[in-house]
Amino acid sequence: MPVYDAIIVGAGFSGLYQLHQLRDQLGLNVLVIEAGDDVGGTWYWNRYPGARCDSESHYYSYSFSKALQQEWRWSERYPEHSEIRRYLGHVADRFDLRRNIRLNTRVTAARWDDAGNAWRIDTDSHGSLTATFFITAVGCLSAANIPQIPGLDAFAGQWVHTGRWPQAGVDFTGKRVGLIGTGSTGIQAAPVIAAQAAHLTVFQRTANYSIPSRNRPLGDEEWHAIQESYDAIREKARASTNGHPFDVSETSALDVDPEERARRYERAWETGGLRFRATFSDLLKNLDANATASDFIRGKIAGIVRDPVTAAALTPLDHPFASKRPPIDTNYFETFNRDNVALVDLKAAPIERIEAGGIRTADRLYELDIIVFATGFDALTGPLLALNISGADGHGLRDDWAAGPRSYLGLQTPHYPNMFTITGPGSPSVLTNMPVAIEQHTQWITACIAHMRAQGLHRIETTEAEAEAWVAHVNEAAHATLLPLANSSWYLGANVPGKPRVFMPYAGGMAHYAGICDDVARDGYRGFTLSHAVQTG
Ligand code: N01
Repeated sequence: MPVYDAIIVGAGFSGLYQLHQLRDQLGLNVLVIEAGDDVGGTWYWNRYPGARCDSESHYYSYSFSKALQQEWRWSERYPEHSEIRRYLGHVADRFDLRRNIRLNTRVTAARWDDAGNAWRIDTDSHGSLTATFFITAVGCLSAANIPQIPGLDAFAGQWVHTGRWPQAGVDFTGKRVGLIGTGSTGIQAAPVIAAQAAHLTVFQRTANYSIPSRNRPLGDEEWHAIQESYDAIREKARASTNGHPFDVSETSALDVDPEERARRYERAWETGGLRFRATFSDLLKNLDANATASDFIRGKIAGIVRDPVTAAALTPLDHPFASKRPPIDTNYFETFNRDNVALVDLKAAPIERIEAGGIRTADRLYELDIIVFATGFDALTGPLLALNISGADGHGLRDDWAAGPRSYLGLQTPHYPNMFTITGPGSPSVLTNMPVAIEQHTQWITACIAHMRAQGLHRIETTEAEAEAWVAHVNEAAHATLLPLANSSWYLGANVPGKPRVFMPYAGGMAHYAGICDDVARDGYRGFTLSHAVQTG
């Protein structure tokens, strides 16, 4: 008999809530395994300067407990990393979750044992454990992508990756800092590092769009209004395409005259944040409509950045706005007007190597004391493949996903019975405000396990045919948008050399996806085979 009913990997938003549901609603014997020395998931690792969520704080939070949502007071429009860690720590304490979480423990392998109808999970510090259900709550952006630049070992200074930020912090005072990467992370970090360092050099490979976040403290009046309308806010988020509770315009960008369009963009720019994408109905669907937004932002960059050569290098030309995940910022473009900040355009002169003294590009050596890699993640598949998962009949996930991830609903992969993936590839995950996707997934998994227990069933698996049909649907949903047009996007795996180029998240919309999952459950878990024990034949 397996020791645990369920083992969950990861103690971030998804692992904590999945534990709460399985233990406190179903009465299961559950263990969470977590590599960090505290709960927090993404927010445990991402402590770089400027790290802040781009969903607004009051809805980047759990909705399952009204008491929790009323008692936790967010301090700013967008939560800073430390505030999110405090919140998740509070959740762990409030629901007494810590006693079922094993910290400082890393999963080294997970194997399905067909005869035992159980998962055997090897860890680096607590031996091998067994469980009936194996639930990965490892996050989508947790496997750091550290580029293989020759010479890094020879660097005489300090180097850090933003997604593995030292708990003690990094002191930039008086230092010459090189920052590689201008995704959401680099764009958040640059202004904060520049304010402390003697000098900051930003190494940019691809110029990016960014919208001002307009972060600000949440005043009492605004907070009380949020508290009073929380039910409606949550309802709206769940009914939306992307898990955000704001309206998406029903007007095409091409159906208004240029003056009216400019007025609306201007208003959205002043409001700030990801809702800029919602200014018109078709920014993510129609290239001509998108061009109006892309041009507007390019105009803003030209207006903010004083040096025309730097402004030109910062202007994104190779992909439509929001086809890569759009960053939001606080004074990013303004930072390039500082005397102690320089931009290096790697398209003009690529990095050749790292030397003891700094970074050498095709042009010259940039002397540095600290290198910050804001180079992103081996997204979605990386954290799952790192678990070394092997399934039934000699299947291994690394081989099965060699040409790209394959799953049914993003929840289960054929040949891996009783394994569920929370917000994995093939689910809306990173295209949404994550807590909405996480609550939907974990509640679906909980209901599924409850159903199995009520029926005396012990095994659930899906088929190759279901996975094939779902992967085709994920592909089709992506191609109904402009999202596949960004050549260097991590949505496509294009940021990691050698990774298959497959659009991984499900772009069909959060509410639509939840509806499909509900239908599947109502139809007796259509597409899954539920059985008493080992399948034969
Ligand atoms: O990573 P990224 P990120 N040499 O992959 C560059 C979430 N997030 O950590 O575009 C030189 O987006 C790379 O260049 P290119 C959010 O979902 C959220 O910034 O590949 N440069 C790019 O500029 C986000 O999208 C929040 O040409 C190299 C950068 O590094 C996701 O995390 C905050 C390179 C990587 O950008 C990932 O964001 C932060 C190389 N060898 C993150 N390799 C909020 O909630 C890569 N790059 C606000």
